[in-house]
Amino acid sequence: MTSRTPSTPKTPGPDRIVVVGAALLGGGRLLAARRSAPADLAGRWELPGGKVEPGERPEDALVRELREELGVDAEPVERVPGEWPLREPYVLRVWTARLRPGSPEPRPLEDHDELRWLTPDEIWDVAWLDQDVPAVQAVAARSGG
Ligand code: 9L3
Ligand code: MG
Repeated sequence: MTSRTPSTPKTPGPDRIVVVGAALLGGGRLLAARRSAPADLAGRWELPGGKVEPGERPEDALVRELREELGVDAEPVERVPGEWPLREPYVLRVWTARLRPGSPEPRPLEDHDELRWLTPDEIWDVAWLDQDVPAVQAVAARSGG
């Protein structure tokens, strides 16, 4: 009898680390953040966010990252369907989000040196990270852009 090694499922597993990105929306505009670090990403624009910590819910990671990076009190609204590859082993998942009432305005506190609230017409005016482009397309398609 031939024994076979069980195949590894290609579904999300412990070897994939989720990075959450926020499509922070306000007044019909989308917040874009220009990275200042690391050097190979500096100057390019992204949906702000970062790595989900072990045992952390992705939505909680989103709120934490927005507080740390932008000084805001935000809430996730809904998941943007899809998942986009980043440098291995990371994958990007995106939620729309909004500021809670009374939240400070976003300001670049770490990893960013400039922020812009983009109108639908301006979404492609910034040099998004290549890896964020499909996610931004999905966000734009959802908001009717
Ligand atoms: N990344 C790409 N697009 C994004 C975010 C939030 C992150 N919208 C990439 C950049 C880093 C990695 O994911 O290589 C981890 O992100 P961070 O913790 O440095 O923000
Ligand atoms: Mg980050």
